[in-house]
Order: sequence, then C-alpha cells, then structure tokens
Amino acid sequence: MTEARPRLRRTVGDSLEDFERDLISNLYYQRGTTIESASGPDGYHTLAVTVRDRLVDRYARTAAAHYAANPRFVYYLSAEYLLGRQLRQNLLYTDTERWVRPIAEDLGVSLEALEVYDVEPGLGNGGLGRLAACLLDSMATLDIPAVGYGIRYEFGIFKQTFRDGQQVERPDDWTFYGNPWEFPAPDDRQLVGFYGTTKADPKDPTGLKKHWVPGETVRGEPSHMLVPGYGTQTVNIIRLWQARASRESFDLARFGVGQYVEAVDDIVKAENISKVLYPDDSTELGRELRLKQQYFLVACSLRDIIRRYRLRNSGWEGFADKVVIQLNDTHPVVAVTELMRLLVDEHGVGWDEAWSITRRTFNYTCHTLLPEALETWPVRLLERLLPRHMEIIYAINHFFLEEVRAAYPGDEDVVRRMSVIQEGDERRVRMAHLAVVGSTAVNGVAELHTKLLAETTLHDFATLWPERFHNVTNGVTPRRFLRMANPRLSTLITESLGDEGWLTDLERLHGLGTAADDPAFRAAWRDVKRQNKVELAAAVERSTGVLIDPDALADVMIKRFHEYKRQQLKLLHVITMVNRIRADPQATYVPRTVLFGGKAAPGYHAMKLLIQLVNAVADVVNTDPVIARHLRVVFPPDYNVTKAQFVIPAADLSEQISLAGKEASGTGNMKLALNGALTIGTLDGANIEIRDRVGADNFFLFGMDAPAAAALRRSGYSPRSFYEADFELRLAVDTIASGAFAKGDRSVFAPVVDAMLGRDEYMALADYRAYVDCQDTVAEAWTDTERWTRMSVLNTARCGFFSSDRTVREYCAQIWKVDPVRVSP
Ligand code: Z16
Repeated sequence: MTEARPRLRRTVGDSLEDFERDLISNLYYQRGTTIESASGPDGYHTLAVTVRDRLVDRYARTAAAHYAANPRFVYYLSAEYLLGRQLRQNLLYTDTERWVRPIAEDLGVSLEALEVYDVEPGLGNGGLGRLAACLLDSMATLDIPAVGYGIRYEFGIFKQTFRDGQQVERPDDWTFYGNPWEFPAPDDRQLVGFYGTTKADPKDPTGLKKHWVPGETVRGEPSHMLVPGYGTQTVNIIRLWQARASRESFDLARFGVGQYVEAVDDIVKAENISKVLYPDDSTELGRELRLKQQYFLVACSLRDIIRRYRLRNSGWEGFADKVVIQLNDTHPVVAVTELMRLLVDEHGVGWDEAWSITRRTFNYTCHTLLPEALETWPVRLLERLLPRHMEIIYAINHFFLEEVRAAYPGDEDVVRRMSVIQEGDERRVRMAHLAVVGSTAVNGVAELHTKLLAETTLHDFATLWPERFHNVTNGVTPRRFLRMANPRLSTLITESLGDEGWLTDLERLHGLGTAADDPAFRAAWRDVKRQNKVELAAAVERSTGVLIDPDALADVMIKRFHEYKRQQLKLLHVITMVNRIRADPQATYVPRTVLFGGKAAPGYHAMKLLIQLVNAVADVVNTDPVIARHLRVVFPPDYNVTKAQFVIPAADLSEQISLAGKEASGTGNMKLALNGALTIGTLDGANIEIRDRVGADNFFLFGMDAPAAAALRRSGYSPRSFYEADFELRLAVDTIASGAFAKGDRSVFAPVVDAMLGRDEYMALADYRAYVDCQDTVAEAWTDTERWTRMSVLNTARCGFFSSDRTVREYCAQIWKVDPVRVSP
C-alpha cells in the first residue's frame, strides 16, 4: 500500500460539517448501528475511525511524496513499542478536538466517557519500548521518512493486580474489542523458516554460499498503525507482524487419516510465536520461543525492507544508501546474519560485497550496562533453530578475529574477549559483539552510559574502532508528555511564551526563565500543579480507596521494580519517616504522599516480595491515624503509559535513586522534570545531564557517584557495617524484621532483610544516610513555597534539551544521514 502511487484525491473534508457527516455515516455504515441504539463502544469506535480517516488522507500523500522522492529511509527495528492511547493523540494531531467536544455534547456523551474504551497497546516493558514510540513521534514530526517494525503480540505486558498486597498477573487481551487504529495488510505477508538443514552450493568455490532448507515455515502477516507528525502533513507507519500458520503447517497426512485435532496442533504452535510479550525488563532469559520471536521480527521486516527498496531501485550497490536500519538493543541483532544470508544465499551477492552492504546498513543502540541484560544465545540452540545463521556467525567471526589478530599480534587474550563466541561449558553467541561487528555506528543513550560502555562493557571494541562509538542522549516527546498529559501547564506556558511554537522547538521553554521571578506567574504555576493533584487524588481514591491531600508534597517513584533502581532505598526512607513520627508525634512534619507505580517481572521473586512490602507499609501508614496525618503511601496497580500521563503532571518530587553506573539513561526522569517536578537523584544516567541543565541549586543530589560505587565494591562492601553504624537505618531494617508489616510474622519479609544485610547487591545501605539527609533538605525546601515554585519553573524552563526531537536530530546528523521529505497539504 505504501508504495502504490495513490491518486491525489481528497476523501475527507476539513470542516466541522464534514466531520459530523462522516461520524454519522461511520456509525451507520461501518458500525452498523444508529444514534438511538449506539453503546459506549459504538461511540468510541465510530469516533476513532472518523479521526483515523483524517490521518489516512495525510498518509496517502506521505506515501506518494516518499515514492516520488525515493529518499533514504530509516527503518527502526524494535521488539517493543509502548505507544500509549491513540484517540487523544490523533485528535490533537488532526486538530479535531474542538469539533468533537460540541458534537459529543449535543449527543449527550463526553469525550472522557468515550476515552475509557481507548485501550493502550502495551507492546513493551518500559523505557526501551516507550523510547521507540517517542522516536517514531519525533521522526514523523521532523518529516523523516521512516518505518517502525515490531511484533503484534496478541497479549502485551501483563496487567498487574494486587491480592493481599501481592502482584498477580492477568493477561492483557488488548484486541478483545477490536483495534480501530490498525490496518491489516495480508498482501504483504512473508514466509519465515526455522530449523532444517543447510546444503553446500556445488557451484560456489568459496564455500561461503549455502542453501538452507527449513524444517518449518511460518507466515508473518503485517498490519500497520499510523504515526502522525505534529504540525506537519507527514504520517509514517509502524508495521507489526503477527505469526500465522503457513500452508505447510497443516499436516495433510494427518488430516487424511482423520487425525484432525492432532493436525491442528502445528497451527497452534506456529501462531504461538507472536502470542505474548516477554515481561522481562533488562534480564536475559534464554528461551527458544523468544529467539523465535526475534528471528520472526527480523525475517519479516528485512524481506519487507527489500521489497520496498526494489519498488524504486535495482541492484545492490545502492542498498545501503537508501536503507538505514537501527537495531533497538540486542533483540533484533540476528538481522545482521539474516541480511547476509539473503544477500549471499538468495540473491547471489559475493560475501565481501554483502558484508560491506550489511555493515553500512546497520547501527546499534545499546540500552544497558547490566551484564545480565546483554543477550547471549547458546550455540546449540542456534545450530538447531537457525542452522544457516550459525554458519554465517562463524564466518563473520572468523574474518573479524583475523582483523583482531592483525591489530594485536600474539594477543590471544584480546581475541578471546572480543570473539562473538563465548567459550565455556556451554558455548554462546554474544549478540552485542555481533551487533558492534556488524554495524557502522554504536550508541549509548546518555553521556555517562556511553562513557561507561566504552570503558567497560565494550572497551575492547571502543579501542579498536573508536570512530564507531557515539552518544545520543534519550529524549521524550513534549506532545504526549507535556501538551496531552498536562493541558493546564501547557496553556500557561503558551500564554507566557506567546504561542505554541515550543511544542516543536522545546528549547523555547527557556523563555519561562524570567517568568520564574514573577510572583503572579508562580501563583498560577502552583495553581496548575494543585489542580493536577486534585485530579490525581480522585483517580488514586478510585483505584486504591486511599484519600490523599492535594496540598501534601507528591513524592513519586514510577518505574519498573528492579533492585538496581532501588525501590528498597525509598522504602527505607518511608519507614524512617514512620519511625520518626512514632517517636515524636507532636513535632511538625512536612505532609507527604509517596506514590509508587511499577511492575516486577513475574519470575523476579525478590522484587515481587518488595511490592508486597510496599503495599504492607502503605496499609500500616494509611490506617494509623497518627502517621496518616503526616504521611500517606499509595501504590495504584498496573502502572502504564496511560497512568503515567495522570501521575507525572501532579508530581512535586521525582525519585531517580538508582545506584550510580547502573541506569543507562532513564526517561521518566526527563518527563517529570519537564512537568516541573524537582529531582532527588544520584549521578546516574541522564540525571547528570538534567542536573547540568537545570542547575545544581534546582536539583537534590545525593549519594555515591559511579567511581565511588565501583571503589566501594572493590574494597569489599559490607552492608552490615552501615547497618551497625547508623541508628535510624538499623531501626528501619529492624522494623521490617520485627514483622511490623506482617501482623507480627517475622518470616514474611525476612528475605528482604536478608537481601539487605547479606549482599545488598546495589548498595542501598551505603547511600541510605546521604539519601535520608537529602530528603530532609527536600522537606525544608518545600516549606519555602515561593522558592520551591521558582525551582519548579526553572526545571521546566531548562529541560527543552530532553525533547526527543533533539534526540532524532542527533541520530539524523551523526548516524542516519537522512534528510526530511516535506509532504504538501
Ligand atoms: C529497557 O527498558 C531498558 C534497557 C534494557 O536493556 C532493556 C529494557 Cl526492556 C531501558 C533502560 O533501563 C533505561 O535506563 C533507558 O532509559 C531506556 O531503556 C531507554 O533507553
């Protein structure tokens, strides 16, 4: 569809009358109902397709402009996307909300009432998936020709519920009521092979060309969703693949002898490939099905990319000039071998030329420093599942190690360290090494992350090929995370700056710097924050039953539960506040609401127990009349993009307290600061760059930096010595150990205590004192309302850098070397 030359004929009008007529028409002829009998879902679906049609019109013109220009395209390969709800975004991007409100009112429904049916596609875990969505938004906004490729998981990230405070996972059947935002494109289906054998090509003297006979084939069926740019005509797409049984999957022999049910088994097996998203955030899990998912994504997408290339081009010399592929983490890295296989085995390109094309086509973004998050796959598994790819990996590695040996004659240690194959009892393929070897550019996602990558994880590669290493600090889209999430603050900003230009030029927020000194502006700023908190309070009461005070300091920690992010440190602070109030109930305390949000991977027992402890502490705090006067703890279940859009605008304090050197970047930190929350944080990830920009006076810094943390670990870290040396810390840990949060049962949370006093892998106890003291400084600062507001305004004013528009501009200039293509109205 993308490539056909559409007739440039308008199909939708651009007046309110047209919109209203289309709504009625869609209700009748698409939904098959009437105004009188329409249900809520009928209303939602009708509105959705009516808005969608406005984007289809732009998409058709975008496809035509791209066809005519035959530009260089960015192809973003990602196993995860967290797009968020689509309805509000598309109303904003088509500027139709102003029509929908009066029409809906006439019909006696509200937009808010319809929006409850707008299901967020939860096709990702956390930061990496949401970053992919922000980058796509910014690429479209900057008129960059781009396609995102991903998997259409039938079940996205699980829904989190709490039973007796424990996380219980429920399946996310997100398409149950249908998805009005996607277009199936069965004509563009692809066949993907697995297993089987390889045969030599008798006519190939080099032995590098082979023929793969797969043992199993699966069909990939694409559908696409529209990705509109803001303030421009460009509408790009994200293409998602779903696995379907291929004709070969039907076991015809079995059908013949009446084994109908057995024959259908293979269909089920094939369709399982895209059934469910792996719910693991930054922990490797070497499961065969996951590797199948990765190859499925890669195989379908590369064939589609080649199909698109061939619509306007021929020959392979120009391929890497028209195609740039960005690999989002190691998940799609098998693409390096698949492109080699397609070129060498299927298209008869010689190995060297194929390698040159491949290397020039790919770039790789790394999102972690945790060794356990860097994927490795057992050689045995690859040999079985993708036999030809394993051979290609050996060949790539062979030529690569020749290069290493030439650079470091006699140094077999460096060869062992750099090899794509990790030797040992179970030989494994290091996907990050394969990615670096097969790419032109490799990037980290924040300055510290890139620096540490080059010094540690990828040190040998950064030494051999320094020119390949880049930093591109992450960003967030100001459309979703400021304009849509925080309309009140957006209006105030626009009034102050004079126009809405900041939405696509976020550095213009600097213009708020002077307004920070205007008491009337500060009062208006506070008023917005308070109204946002009133709204959040209502939502929190609905979901947790707990009342919160909109005048209390809203202290939020929203992110996946992971030991390195240190929710346990936050909890020690909460318990310390409880103990202080208990010890002196008459003293004055700054009223606080601590809000937690986030999921733990279903198999991550330590973090699931910590979730249970957070809920148990919340229970004790909120039901003790003395404590609840000063402190509330709430944990609304199922934190996701939709909930983020409610919480972030209401936050006063942003908790970014990971152990320095562990959080690659963070992006919630950017969203919160942009919405005027002050950060309490360590010198980790992008926190450093946030602090550099907002100013040290407007940021609450505490704790060890990365070198200090590394030094403490080397010197033999003992959490017990910190426990013994600090009375309040000891009391906090002992309070957990006493069973105070388990009705006196000391055993329930004993593993939490043991983890703290035993290994304390992420050295929370070492940073406890600095953290609690820093929180006292925060409380003190909060009492000076005018000063706090000024700091809040300056955070927003100085965070323009963290727009994903800037991130995309940097990718374009440093890595992609692509130019925009304008689409005429
Ligand atoms: C993920 O969300 C991230 C890293 C990773 O290896 C796997 C997943 Cl699913 C996150 C990082 O933890 C975070 O620091 C970063 O901001 C985000 O990716 C986007 O780069």
